[in-house]
Amino acid sequence: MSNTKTSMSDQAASLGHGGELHQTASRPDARITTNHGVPISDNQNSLKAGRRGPSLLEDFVLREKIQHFDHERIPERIVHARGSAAHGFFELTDSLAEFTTAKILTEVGKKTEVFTRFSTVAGGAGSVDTPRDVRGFAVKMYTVEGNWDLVGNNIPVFFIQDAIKFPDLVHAAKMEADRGYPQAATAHDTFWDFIGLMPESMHMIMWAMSDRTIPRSLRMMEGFGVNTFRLVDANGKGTLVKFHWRPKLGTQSTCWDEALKIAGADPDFHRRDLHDAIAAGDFPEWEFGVQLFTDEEAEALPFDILDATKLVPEEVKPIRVVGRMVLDRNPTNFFAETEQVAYLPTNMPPGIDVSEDPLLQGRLFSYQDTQLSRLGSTNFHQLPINQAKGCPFQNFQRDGHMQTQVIPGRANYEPNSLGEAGEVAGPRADPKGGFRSVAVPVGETKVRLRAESFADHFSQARLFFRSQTEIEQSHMASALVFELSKVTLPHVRLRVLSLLRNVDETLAQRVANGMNLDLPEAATPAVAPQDLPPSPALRIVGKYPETLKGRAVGILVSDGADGAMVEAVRKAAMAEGAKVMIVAPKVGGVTLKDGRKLPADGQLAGTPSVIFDAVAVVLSEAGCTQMMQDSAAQDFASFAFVHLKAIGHSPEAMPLLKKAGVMPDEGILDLAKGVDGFTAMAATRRWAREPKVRMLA
Ligand code: HDD
Repeated sequence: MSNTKTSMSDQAASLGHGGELHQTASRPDARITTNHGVPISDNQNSLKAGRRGPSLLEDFVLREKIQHFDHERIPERIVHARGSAAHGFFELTDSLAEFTTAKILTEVGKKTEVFTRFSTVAGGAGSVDTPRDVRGFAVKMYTVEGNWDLVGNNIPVFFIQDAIKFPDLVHAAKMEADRGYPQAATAHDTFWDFIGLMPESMHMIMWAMSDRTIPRSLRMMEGFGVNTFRLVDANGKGTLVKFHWRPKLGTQSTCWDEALKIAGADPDFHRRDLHDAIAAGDFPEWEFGVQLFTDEEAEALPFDILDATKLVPEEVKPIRVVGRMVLDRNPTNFFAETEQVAYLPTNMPPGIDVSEDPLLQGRLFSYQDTQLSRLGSTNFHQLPINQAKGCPFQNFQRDGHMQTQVIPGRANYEPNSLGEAGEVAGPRADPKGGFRSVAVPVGETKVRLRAESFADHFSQARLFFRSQTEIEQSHMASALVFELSKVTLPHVRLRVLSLLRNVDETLAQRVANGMNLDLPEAATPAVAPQDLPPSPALRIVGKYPETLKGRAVGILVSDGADGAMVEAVRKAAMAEGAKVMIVAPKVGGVTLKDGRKLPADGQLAGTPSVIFDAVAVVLSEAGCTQMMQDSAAQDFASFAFVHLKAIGHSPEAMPLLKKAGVMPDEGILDLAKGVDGFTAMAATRRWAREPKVRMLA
């Protein structure tokens, strides 16, 4: 009797609104069942013919469990397979009612739920977080007029101009077809072979070789819609628009050598950082901005607004900030949410429309199509993470694999007059409030060509390079040397160099010197590059205020260390918004000079300085002597130094720092003289140190 009672209440608890099934696993009294609800008596032993006999085919509990497990994986995304996501909200702060009817862009103060996924592009789902790569920045906004997916990147331009080149680009960038490597890296023959033959990629290559592709944190990246879209007003008039996300924490990057080492120290560096920050209530936030253009303004630009390899500098058309996005909730289940989320550039509410950009036009087909192979059913929109949550979805599309809706009635066609007989007739089109395309005049002859207005491949590559600070320019040159040095085919290296000469002669020369090669002749550009005015907004260095907010400080301690000093550093860094971790040779921590115990947050060997933005080394004399025998302690200090971080230290730690090759400069601070200067030094990298620790191209 009591058994029947339990099973009925279990069943009731597992049926949510609308009849969807919920797991009851979180309930303490939950009973384990088969997928069909049959209670299981023993989850440890299979059914056997005798005590030591073979397993029986009859054992449906075993078979169901193994079979479900065998099918747990779904195909990973063909690109952007490695990703991390979070829930949050979008809030409009300034109405765009003059330009659009979209409620999400006209109702100031209204919060709209979002799910945002960041990703690398080339690596597989299990690859590391910190390769040199473009980052995906995909935002799904569950608006009251249907989902709006803004599927962008952390770079405002793209490698190619026409979607027909996308499979070639991706094949060339991913691991080579015969050998299956390199994973998550563009530093190989086929990628640079493709690039050398595609001059249109030069602008994006400049961005890819800049520090933008080695971000410090997913929370510290800008985001861009990349393609040009349109806003549509009540009269059907279109206004061209480019979308921007700007991080409140500023844009910050790692050093390349550091990114390589983080890959080993913590392959999940970015995923963990995003998760931990949100779990700690430190919610990342972005401003949302638009650049708006009339057709006439677009016409007057020195390039084609439909060409995704071009941007419009902020100095030419300022960004109007109209909203913000805050990510404040981690996913509950990685597979159900982060893996199964399906972004579609075709998801747009009424009031937003596409442009004729030939890259975007191809995307309008590709994403819907790829979900069918990845998620396996045309009903992928019914998965909870993909459902239009802001409003109902209703139409006459029926049945198919994994249909979860139980739709009553017989109205599954349109038009129907069943309503006249009192039956449910189903939904109807809404000519006024429904999605409408801008009446853009088209209708020339059919052609398969690239418009002449797309022909200038070098002017904006040059603009980007020349807009960078010297520090950033040398990083770009060094990145090119690194990548091309991994290329084994000499003609591929030379072809890229010949393209670089059209971008900037000094850059080409620096890269050639970095490989000890003679410069080849310059490639002949289709259109002679122009010298456009530099755009300082394209820099990272100096663009955002220096801050410790959202950054991490590691304090390496030994037995006998000065507890007051440790506490002072910890307090000062936390007051600036940093996360602080105590690192000790043993995870149980240390005994301080005054006899108190200080627990550690990380063991030295597994908590290297590469995961911090600044470090303090607070040791006793005996502790220092001991640590000098430990390469992990030396690496802690020496990597912090070569990765241009501020290092605060107790006077007793000096012998270790000396042995690690740390040389005095303004970023090396004796904490016995006070901790005041430490946080100011720690708020940015010590760029002046770089030429002393690295041969830059
Ligand atoms: Fe794409 C995924 C961004 C061009 C085809 N793309 C994907 C994701 C992002 C972008 C962020 C991951 C979404 C997620 O987190 O699930 N893609 C871009 C940007 C582009 C771009 C900013 C240039 C403006 N993409 C592009 C083209 C094509 C695709 C030209 C094909 C013609 N992209 C895909 C895809 C993916 C994808 C194969 C793989 C997984 C998915 O769609 O859902 O369909």
